[in-house]
Amino acid sequence: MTEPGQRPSASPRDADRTIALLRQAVGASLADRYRRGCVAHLPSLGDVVVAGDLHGNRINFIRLLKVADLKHHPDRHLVLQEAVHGGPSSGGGGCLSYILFEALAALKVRHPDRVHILIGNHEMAEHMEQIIFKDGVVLNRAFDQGMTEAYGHRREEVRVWYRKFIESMLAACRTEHRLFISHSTPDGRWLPTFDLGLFDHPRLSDDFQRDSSLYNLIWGRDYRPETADGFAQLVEAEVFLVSHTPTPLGYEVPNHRHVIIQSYDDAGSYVLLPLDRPVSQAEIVASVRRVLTDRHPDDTVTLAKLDGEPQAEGFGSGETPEGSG
Ligand SMILES: [Mn+2]
Repeated sequence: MTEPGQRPSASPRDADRTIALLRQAVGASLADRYRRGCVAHLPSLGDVVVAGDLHGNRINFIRLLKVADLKHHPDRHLVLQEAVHGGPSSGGGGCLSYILFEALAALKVRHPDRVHILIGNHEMAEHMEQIIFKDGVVLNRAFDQGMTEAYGHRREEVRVWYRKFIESMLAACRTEHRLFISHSTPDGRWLPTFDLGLFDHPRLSDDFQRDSSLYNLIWGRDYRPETADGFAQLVEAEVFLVSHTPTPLGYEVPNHRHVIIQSYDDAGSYVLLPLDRPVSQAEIVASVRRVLTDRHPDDTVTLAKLDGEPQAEGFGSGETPEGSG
C-alpha cells in the first residue's frame, strides 16, 4: 500500500487548528439531518457514491472526491470508511494516515448532510488502543509515531478529539430500498445475541469493547449464505454493501447478498448507485468502477494542499462549507 514518489514530508501541524476542526466535525456528524441513532437513512432521491476501506491512500481519496463531484450534484451522497492505518510512512517511520483521517473530518464539515463516515474496525482499534499487526508492524505504534511527528507534546490533546470524532461516526447507512451499507456484518455465532438497539445509540461511546454488537458488526467476516440471510432478516435488508475483507480485484461477491469493495490500492473501487429505487446485487456489481481509471494532472496539487493543513474550505476548490439545512 505504499505510494512511491508520493511520500509527503511529516510536517508539524497546528494542534489548536486540528482540534477546532475535529470539534466542528463532531458537531456536523451528530447534526447530520439523515442521522437517526448511529445510522444515516439516505433519502429516496439522487444517488450515492460508496467507497470501501481507504487505509491512508490520499490519492484514491482525492480521486473519489473528483468522481463524486458533490459540488455539481446537489442530490448526491458520499459514503467513506476506514481512513486510518496503511498508506505511506514518513522518513521516521510514522504512519501518515492521520492526514487522511483529518481530511475526512474536514470533508464532513464541508458537506455535513451528504458525506457519511462509517466506522471501521481500525478506527475502533485506535479508540480502544487494541493492538493490530500487519506484516509484522504494530499499526497503532506507527500511527502514534505519525501523530507525534505532527503534534509533538500535544499529541494526546489531539487524540482526545480523534476519539470524539470516531464516536460520532456511523455504524451503518441504509437506503429506503433495503440496501444496508456498513463496514462489515456479524458472524453467524453472534447473530443470536446481536443487539439491534446498537443502531439507536446517538453516539458510539459505550460500544468500544470486545464483543459489543458494534465490535461484532464491524469485525465480522462470515459470508455463508445462511448467515447473510439471518442478518438480512434481522435488519430488514436485501443487499449488503461492505468492505473490511481485502479484495485483490477491488470487489468480490461472496454470496447472494453481499458485495465487498475496497478503495485502498490501485485496484481500489467504488460504486455509484441510484437512491430512488431498489438496486439488486447484480446491479451493484455492474456499477463497480476502479477509483484510478482516470487520474488528473492536478491530483498532485490537491495532494500538496491535503498534506499541508486540514481545512474545511475544500481541497483547492475555493469552495465554502455547505449550510447544514
Ligand atoms: Mn476493516
